Amino acid sequence: MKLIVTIPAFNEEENIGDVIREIPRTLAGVDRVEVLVMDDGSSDRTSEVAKAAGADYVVRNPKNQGLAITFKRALWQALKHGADIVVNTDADNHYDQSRIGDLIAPICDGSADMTVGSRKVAELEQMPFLNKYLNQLGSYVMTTFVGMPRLDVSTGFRAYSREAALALGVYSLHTYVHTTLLSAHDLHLNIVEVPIKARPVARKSRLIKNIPSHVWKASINIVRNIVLFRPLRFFGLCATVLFTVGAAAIVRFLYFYAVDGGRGHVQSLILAGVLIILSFNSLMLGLLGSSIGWSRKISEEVLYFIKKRDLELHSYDKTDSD
Ligand SMILES: Nc1nc2c(ncn2[C@@H]2O[C@H](COP(=O)(O)OP(=O)(O)OP(=O)(O)O)[C@@H](O)[C@H]2O)c(=O)[nH]1
Ligand SMILES: [Mg+2]
Repeated sequence: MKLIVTIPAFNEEENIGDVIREIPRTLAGVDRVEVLVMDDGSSDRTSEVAKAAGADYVVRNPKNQGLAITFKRALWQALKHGADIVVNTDADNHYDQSRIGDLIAPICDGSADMTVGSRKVAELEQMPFLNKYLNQLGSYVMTTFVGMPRLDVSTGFRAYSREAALALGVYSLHTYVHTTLLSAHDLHLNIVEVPIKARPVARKSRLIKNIPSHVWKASINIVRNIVLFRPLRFFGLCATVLFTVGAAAIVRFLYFYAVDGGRGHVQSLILAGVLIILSFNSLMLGLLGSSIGWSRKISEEVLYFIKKRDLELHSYDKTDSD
């Protein structure tokens, strides 16, 4: 059994050495632990520091491509290097790497396909107040909408079985955390939560340039993910709201029609017509989205078999980087 710990990193020369040194190299039920750093076009000495700290593989993107693309590449790299389990952690020393054993235990005993190191976000020191509560709101909206259990949706400390790493879809470009969780839920993978405690991080976030832009990007990301995975529920809800308001406008018109012939209230009728047409359109969008979802699933299955076959046919070595 081989475990590969992947670390996407962007300008992390200060912390990456400590993160790598803290990763346990012997674990119960695991024959070999390796570390793979994906340096996403850092302008500092991240790659050099990672190599000096003992990373087995350091793969560098020629330019900064963002966390989601880099994470996707890291998963594929880990699979090519023969990982049976992939653990992903952050390069900022936020997570306690000594908990990797607890994180992979449910995968080793076959009770999980994916585990999520859940922090108590409300208790996190140094996370800006607004960020903390918006994070929880985002988690609540997303998990409720897709009907999955409440957990820390934005944690970067997670473990994946080989099959999960092969099957998962990474769709968004901003961050992979929401999309992979929804994809895992969509694939009916068994997701287990492992409670962890995270450390405060003093340096500025690499992901969050400022709160308004982060809120904007995260909100768009959550809405797009919900539409991607639950189109009928999303557009069905829009259709219901539009139809209800439209129906109320018709009732209002009928009331005034009965009382005084409806003079001066024809606007209600026009508004009702527009809203009911929009609600019908919304329902159609939901049905269309759900059909597209079925073809997405077929594409995912095809991709899964292509990747599996590719891994069976080729034996990759340490120097491979694509
Ligand atoms: N590959 C890549 N990694 C990035 C990028 N931005 C951030 N990261 C990495 O992603 C991880 C999370 O980024 P952070 O800056 O810690 O983000 P954060 O705001 O602290 O968010 P959390 O750690 O999830 O609470 C770290 O390992 C970063 O080095 C990027 O553009 N590309
Ligand atoms: Mg962090």
